[in-house]
Amino acid sequence: MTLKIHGIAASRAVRPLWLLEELGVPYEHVSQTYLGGATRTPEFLALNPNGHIPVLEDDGIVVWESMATTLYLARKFGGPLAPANLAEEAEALRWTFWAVTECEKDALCVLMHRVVMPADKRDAALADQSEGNLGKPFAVLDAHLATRPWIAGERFTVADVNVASVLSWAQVSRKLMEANPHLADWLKRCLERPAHQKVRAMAKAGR
Ligand SMILES: N[C@@H](CCC(=O)N[C@@H](CS)C(=O)NCC(=O)O)C(=O)O
Repeated sequence: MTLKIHGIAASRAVRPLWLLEELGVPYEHVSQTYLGGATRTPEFLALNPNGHIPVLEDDGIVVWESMATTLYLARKFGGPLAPANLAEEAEALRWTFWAVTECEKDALCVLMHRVVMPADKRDAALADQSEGNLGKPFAVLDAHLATRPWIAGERFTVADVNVASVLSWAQVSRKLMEANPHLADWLKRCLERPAHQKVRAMAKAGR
C-alpha cells in the first residue's frame, strides 16, 4: 500500500484519518505517538523536520500540516467530498484557513483547561478568556450555517472535516454552543458521522 498516515488518532491526525474513512480509500495507519520524544528521532525528523504528526506519505510524496493532508486527499481522490468548482474550492480554503488562524489556538485552550489537563493544573481564567475570544468567529460561522446545512452548501465536504475537527475542541463549552445553535447542530451532525465515530474508536483504543 502506498498511502500512509503517521499519527495516532488522538491527535490532529484525526483530520486525514476521518477524511480517508469518509472516502473509503485504503491506507496504512502508522500509530505514531507524539509523546516521549517519539517525533524527535532522526527517522521521524527526516519525514517532518517540525517533529509533528500527522504526516502523509503517498507514493514518494510527503505532506505534513494536517490541513494540507486533507486538501491533498480531497484533490487526489475527489468525489463529492472534494470541491466541485473554483467557488467551492475558495469556500474550502477560506474556512480551513479561518479555522486554523481564528479558532484553533483558543479551541485547544478550552479543551485543555476544561477537560484534558488534570483538575489541579487547569486554569479556568484561561479557558474563559479563550471562550470569549471564540465568541466572534463562532457567530460568523453560525450565521453562515443558518442558511445552508454544510459549510460549502448542500453537501458534506472536506471543508466540514477541516473546520469541525478544530471546533470540536470547543464543543465542551455550553456557553458557545447555546449562543450558536446552527453551529452546534452542524458540529453534532459532523461528529456523529460513522467515519468520525470510527476514528474516535481508534483514538479510544490508543491507535
Ligand atoms: N500545524 C500542525 C500542528 C501539528 C501538531 O502540533 N501536532 C501535535 C500532535 S496534535 C504534535 O505532533 N505534537 C508533538 C510535538 O510538537 O512535539 C498541523 O496541523 O499538522
